Amino acid sequence: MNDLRKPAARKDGMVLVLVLVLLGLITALIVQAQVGALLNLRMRDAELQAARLREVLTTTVLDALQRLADDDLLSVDHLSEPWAQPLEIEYPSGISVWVAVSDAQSGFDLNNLYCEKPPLTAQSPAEVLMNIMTLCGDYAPVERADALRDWIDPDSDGFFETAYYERREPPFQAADSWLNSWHELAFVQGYSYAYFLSPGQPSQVTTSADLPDCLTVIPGRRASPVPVNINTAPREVLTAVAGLAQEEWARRILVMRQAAPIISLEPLLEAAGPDPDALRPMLDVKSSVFCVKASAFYDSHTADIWALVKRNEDGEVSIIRWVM
Ligand SMILES: [Ca+2]
Ligand SMILES: [Ca+2]
Repeated sequence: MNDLRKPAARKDGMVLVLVLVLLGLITALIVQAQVGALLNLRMRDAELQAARLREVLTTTVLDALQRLADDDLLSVDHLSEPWAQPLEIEYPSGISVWVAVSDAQSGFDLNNLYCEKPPLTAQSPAEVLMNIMTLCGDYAPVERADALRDWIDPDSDGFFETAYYERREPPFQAADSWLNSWHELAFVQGYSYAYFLSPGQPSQVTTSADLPDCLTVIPGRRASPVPVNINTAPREVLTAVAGLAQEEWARRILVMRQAAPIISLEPLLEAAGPDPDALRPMLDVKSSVFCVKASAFYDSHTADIWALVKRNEDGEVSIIRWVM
């Protein structure tokens, strides 16, 4: 009898094991579903927060562009004007935003290295670039300036043209066109992220000038150089445009503009060493290209936006390029 009952007990045991296995599987599936739902919820929450931050950023940037358009003195641009004041805004939703508009023409535009109809200037665009590099601590700037000019100019006459880059692994071609952005410089011989952070040996650097503050990249073809704004340019840029011997002239400009914005170039050009006609094409008292940077924060979420914008003579502002 006992022998007959044994298979039934084994059967019950197997059923129990199967039930336990099934329960385990069901529990695992429920836990997996809950974790999945939680992850989905978090992802949706992150997407929702990112969308809210983007929306607030867009509104903030549009407000900043409106302040730029509302500039009541379009013939002169300086850093005491309302558009140039950085803003921090706390919204009732808990989102905080920081926004700043800067003058893209405070620096020397690298794309000036090739102009279709270059005017006679006190310093050629390549000399201005080399002067800036020297003032920032790079005492051997010739090769770098040559490499960038070859990269930008439309011809193939030079040491750093396509034939040079075709020897690289993998090979590539020189752009023979204006720079689209700072990032493109990574392809040009002699330029790197590290170079812009520290262009010279620390022991040799005798200036506080910073290359990214002295240079700018304004994409597009041009007949003549995009001028530097004398009201916003660092001293090193003004010196570089007029010539390395003109440091005192550049220093005087900084003192003058601290007292009041410079509304006309003429008296200053007369006071400079070089021929005023040769300085005029490189300088201006106003700007037409600006940068907008904004960041939005909420809890651990952040979002950033960068835009390059153009303002025409009527004050109309249009976006050249933006990155979010
Ligand atoms: Ca203005
Ligand atoms: Ca070329």
